Amino acid sequence: MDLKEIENIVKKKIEAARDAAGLEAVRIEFLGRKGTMTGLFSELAEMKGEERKKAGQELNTLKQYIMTALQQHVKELEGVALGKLAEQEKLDVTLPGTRPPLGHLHITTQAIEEITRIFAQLGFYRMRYPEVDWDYYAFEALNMPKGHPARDEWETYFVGRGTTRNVSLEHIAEQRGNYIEHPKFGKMVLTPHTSNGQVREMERRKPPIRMINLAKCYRRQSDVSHVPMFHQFEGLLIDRNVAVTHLKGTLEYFARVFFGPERRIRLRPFHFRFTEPSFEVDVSCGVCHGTGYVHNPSQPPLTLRGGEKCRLCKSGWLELAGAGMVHPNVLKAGGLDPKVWSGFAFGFGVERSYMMKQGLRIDDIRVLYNNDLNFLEQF
Ligand code: FA5
Repeated sequence: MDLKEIENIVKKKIEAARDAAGLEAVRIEFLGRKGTMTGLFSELAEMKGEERKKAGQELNTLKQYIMTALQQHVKELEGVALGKLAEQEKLDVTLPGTRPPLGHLHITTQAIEEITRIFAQLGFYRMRYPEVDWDYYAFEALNMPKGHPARDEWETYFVGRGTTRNVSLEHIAEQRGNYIEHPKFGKMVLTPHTSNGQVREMERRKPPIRMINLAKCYRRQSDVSHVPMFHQFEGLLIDRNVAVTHLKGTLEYFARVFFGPERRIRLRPFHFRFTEPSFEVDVSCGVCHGTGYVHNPSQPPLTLRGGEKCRLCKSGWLELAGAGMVHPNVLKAGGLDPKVWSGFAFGFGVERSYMMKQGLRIDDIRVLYNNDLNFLEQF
């Protein structure tokens, strides 16, 4: 075969090769041990003199050509592959990145921070007292002696000695009554209210006192307006000549800043063993705007006031707090002379206060602790 013709065939075959395997096949076909070129070289043995020399040179030139062409095409193929890779992995550093979800503080924590700020404006400093405390501070020092029926309202958890590992019903029954008890301070309780901070604060420092004790409370309760673990903030102000008007002014200031200027506050006479006189503090309901009824536009009004009874408050008002003037016996328990010192105290539920905030229409307190991100992410 004419060498020029072989060159053309090799050229076409190399160009047609799409990858390294294709090129290797061409190499074997022409340069391999049984390849075309090896066959041609073996024919040289039969030639002589000038003819052999010329044919040898021509064959070497063709062999060199094939080797160079193969190498060149390997490089070309590599270049194409790299180009493709670069295209696939192209990184545009100017594109905005994917932000990791940042999250935010739980709404109860947000409320705690806001409440702390509002009372700081009135000169109240924040304290934290134990959330597991002695009966003495939770009840006895607050004018509720052992066995007093008023204690029942606090539906208290007592701390037992049982091991937490064994949770069988028999074991729990066995442990019942096996409570941790201090000879002077009585049983250990999960604090059912933040009022345990009152006498503790009086023991800690002399008046004037203006503290907010903001902590977790525990009660055996669960329904649309009760959760077994909730937060309260306890205000305590002790000074000379403190009057109910100071209490009312303080509560109204808080209500206006926290709930909004159009919300109303109501003090209802009540009875607490540790304040005298005592009040319950209500705020007009944010779900039904203080009317007690929620109008359902798809139904005709059921009552003269229109709509259905508000599921949350049932009356237009929601009880948020207890309050009153500190009882002389409590001042005495805190080592203060009631003839010299007087004061007021109040205890609000943080979660209930948050639910009543302007613009919010949460009608079941338990959603705050269901840990449903669809709900929590809205705040
Ligand atoms: C008390 O706990 C008194 N210590 C308040 C007080 C303090 C009175 C100082 C006088 C002087 P009461 O049990 O009403 O009172 O609770 C106060 C508020 O805590 C309630 O109005 C409510 O807002 C909130 N609260 C009570 N129990 C729960 C509960 N289970 N879940 C959510 N919030 C609750």
